[in-house]
Amino acid sequence: MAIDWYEEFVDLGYTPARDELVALYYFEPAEGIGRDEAIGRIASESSTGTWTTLHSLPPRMRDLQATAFEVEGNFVKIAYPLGLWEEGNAVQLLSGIAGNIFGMKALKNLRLIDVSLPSAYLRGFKGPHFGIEEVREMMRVHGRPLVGAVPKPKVGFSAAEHARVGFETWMGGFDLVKDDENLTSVSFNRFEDRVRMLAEMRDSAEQLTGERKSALINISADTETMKARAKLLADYGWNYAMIDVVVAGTAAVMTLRDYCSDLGLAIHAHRAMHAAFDRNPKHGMTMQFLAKIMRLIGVSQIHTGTAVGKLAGTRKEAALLADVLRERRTNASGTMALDQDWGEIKSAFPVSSGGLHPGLVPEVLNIYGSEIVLLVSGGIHGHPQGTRAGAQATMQAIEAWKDGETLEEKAESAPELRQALEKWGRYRPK
Ligand code: CAP
Ligand code: MG
Repeated sequence: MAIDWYEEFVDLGYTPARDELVALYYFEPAEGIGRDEAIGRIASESSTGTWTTLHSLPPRMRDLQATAFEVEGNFVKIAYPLGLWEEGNAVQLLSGIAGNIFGMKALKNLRLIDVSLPSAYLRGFKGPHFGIEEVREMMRVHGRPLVGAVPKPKVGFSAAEHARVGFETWMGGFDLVKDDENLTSVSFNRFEDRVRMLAEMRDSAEQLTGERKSALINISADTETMKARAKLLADYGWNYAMIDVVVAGTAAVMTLRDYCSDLGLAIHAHRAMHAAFDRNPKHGMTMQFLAKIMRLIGVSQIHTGTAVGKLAGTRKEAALLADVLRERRTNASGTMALDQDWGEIKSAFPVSSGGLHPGLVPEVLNIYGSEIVLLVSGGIHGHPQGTRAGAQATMQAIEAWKDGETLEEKAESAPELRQALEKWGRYRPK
């Protein structure tokens, strides 16, 4: 009698039903393990299987088994019956398709690339309460990227100093002042103080400029504390809350999605720690998958990289991520993505950040277009004339791109941009 039954999870002639979830993995079998044994193990451990044949298996349970149904080189597609998954529970989905399987001895490497979510599964989720359109309405910004900056150094300012840097940022033309991912409520800059002082500065910047100004203030903590912080943000008239979504976790984001939308807050998702599982091209999960899950559970915007700034990530990846977040429908491209129809789920903004300065703005906008949130931080505070001039230079670079002018042409009538170009040129940080 056979000891294991992994190959019962492989059927290369199988066509998935319309309501099945399909996951795409890159896999490398460990030494001595055949192709079908390897893919059978992925399908088995992520659905109903165990390591050995069982004394008895009620026939109806066969209907919950996943099926590895298509292999191309080291890529495999696996279909999962809808009934395997709890409605509206992304935590459970991850425990299955992104769970134990990464640790199986039979696999040398395994990477979850994408998942295609059928409309029957999407029905359990609300997606973003504020999609791109709603965010634009709320910020009264149309036809150009939303633009923001983090005060730098990233941690160290008192709340009052932080708010003053924020004021300069807004006065230079930026829409958003963002907290850094590791700034929460520290002894020298308490959350409550920052929220209050920034609100005072926001009110005067709004009065002076006639523009809508906002902040992405980091509420990351345990879930109950995040709720209390979100409430305080709403009390001070803010329209956003920022969460470090990977470290806080899917469950917390799901809870905060409804809580924040009731308070009128859009969620800005910082992705700190994503590179621990998405950087190795052979193992872990892609940013593409994370972005999809985050749109599903309702963030309004999430970091997706710059391709030209200080952090790892390619042009191709940035463009792919923008599609995952913005499009209503995406089509399978080669072996690296699956079809997705988002139905009624709203779109979310990609956020391009990390090592940007005015000289790099056109390149980033060429990749993303203007439907993004652009964060330029060190690249404004390091301007020879300071933060406000740095923000002005960035806005000038955006205008140049929109008007089809080169930065040098624009700089003839834009001294702030000229000074930024003198310092950084087209420098790409390492
Ligand atoms: C950008 C940033 C962001 C990174 C995160 C930073 O600052 O605030 O955390 O962009 O990476 O501290 O690096 P600078 P990603 O503009 O001064 O570089 O957006 O890729 O998730
Ligand atoms: Mg940061």
